[in-house]
Amino acid sequence: MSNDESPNTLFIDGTWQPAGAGGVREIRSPADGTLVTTVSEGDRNDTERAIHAARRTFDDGTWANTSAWDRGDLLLRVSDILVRDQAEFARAESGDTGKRLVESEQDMADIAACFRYFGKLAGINGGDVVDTGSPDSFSRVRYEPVGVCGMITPWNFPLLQVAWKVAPAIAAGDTFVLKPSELTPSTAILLMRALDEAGLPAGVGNLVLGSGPETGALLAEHRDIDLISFTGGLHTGRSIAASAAATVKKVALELGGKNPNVVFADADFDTAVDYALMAVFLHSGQVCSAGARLVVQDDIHDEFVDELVRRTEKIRIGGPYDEDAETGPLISAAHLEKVSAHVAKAVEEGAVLRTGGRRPEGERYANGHYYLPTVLDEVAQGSYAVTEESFGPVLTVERFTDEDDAVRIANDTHYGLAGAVFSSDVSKAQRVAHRLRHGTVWINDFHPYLPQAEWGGYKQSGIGRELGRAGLGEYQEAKHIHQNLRPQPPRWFDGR
Ligand code: TXE
Repeated sequence: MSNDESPNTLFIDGTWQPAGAGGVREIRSPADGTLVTTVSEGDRNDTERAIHAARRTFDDGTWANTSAWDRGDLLLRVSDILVRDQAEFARAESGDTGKRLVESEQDMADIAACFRYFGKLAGINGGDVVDTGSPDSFSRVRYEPVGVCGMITPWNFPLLQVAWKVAPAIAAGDTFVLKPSELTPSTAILLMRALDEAGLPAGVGNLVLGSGPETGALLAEHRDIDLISFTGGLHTGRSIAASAAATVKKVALELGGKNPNVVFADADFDTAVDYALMAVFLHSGQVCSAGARLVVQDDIHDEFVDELVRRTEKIRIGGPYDEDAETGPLISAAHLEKVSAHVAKAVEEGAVLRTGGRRPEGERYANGHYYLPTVLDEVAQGSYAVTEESFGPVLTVERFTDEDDAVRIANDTHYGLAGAVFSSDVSKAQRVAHRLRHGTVWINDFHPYLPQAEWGGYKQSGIGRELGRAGLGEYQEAKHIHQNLRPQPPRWFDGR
């Protein structure tokens, strides 16, 4: 889209500005199609300018050499602003995504906590001393910023995904260019304002709104970007990794999952049903760690699925400000189309549609991208339905016989982001958790994460780990510095 009145929604080198070529995009509510906001969309020239600002600011060295404690204090101030302005942020997030306001409010609390965590982590460990085994040498590892980070984020948890990249990058002393999803730019704009208010120097943080193939792709291929950090779909992630290879830049990827929720017959029945519903239907399944695959023990399969279907049909759907709603719309018409096609293909393959599989009826849903919570039973192991993400409110059910069978089925995916085990036998649950090839495993729980614990995918779910101590590690280089404390001519020259 293009328009003469391009709003000042790009933040480059400390200045709010319109897109150079005047591109604009209308953001419409996924819940009812109403206009939420209009923003500037940058092109390759705008992205070039943002990269240049970030590069120049990093190479100048002033920011990278500020005290890590000061950078940490800045993050703590951002956290305070997020708490102060929580209502405004949450409303903006719900406006773009259509997610329930209570969920956005919870996201904002998590985001403030993320900034607080990295604010406190900054400066705690500047490096390590390494034992060389000799009194005549001294060796140390110094943590240094990676440099200029390109950040590309998705639309499902727009600001949370941004926070997981921006906060550790600031803590580490990097500069960055952020490109949020073109569908959900509002809270990234608010965050840049908050960073500005908290005192982030010009050029350290730059925001370019725009489409993936134009602005995002340039970040991945540009030689002045040192690290590309991406959260999004597997196919886009592969193309980003391929582009990044040309300049051998560091790559951090979080590419979603097809996450198994393993329920043993000895699990507390009602608890397991409750969590199975929340695991997959929260935010209409548009969650990278959604428990989209129920892997349930044969003995309780029938009873469990019957109860699950009964409860699924009671789930209330609605818009962000509908206080009754338990889940909301999908992000876009294109995504709705993708989810419908996914279910149709699964049914074609032989899955038994137990409930859902269509849009809800009624006037209130007519202008939104709604899809009914769906349960597909008796899906074949290795089939399309259980290997490919629907990223919608779609639960597949597979059966297992014993512990080994459960592990084999749960690991039979090219993804490896997260999974869960429900059992009242704690030893068995721990054993299975050890054997699951997924980056996060919950026992008798689903979805909780902690900023202080690592988050990342095995297999094709990603490269690198966000959050935790390692989260900062993605944004730092660990330089080994070895010093000879008794320099003298090397012995192999002694023949002189
Ligand atoms: O994501 P994309 P889409 C999965 C989910 C979903 C699928 C596709 O299965 O159905 O991905 O969703 C930018 N170079 N997840 O198409 O394309 C884009 O502008 C550089 C899982 O919406 O991955 C946006 O900012 N960047 C996921 C970001 O990539 C490009 C969350 C994500 O968009 C680009 C979302 C390109 N060529 C979807 N093309 C998770 N891990 O949580 C697009 N982008």
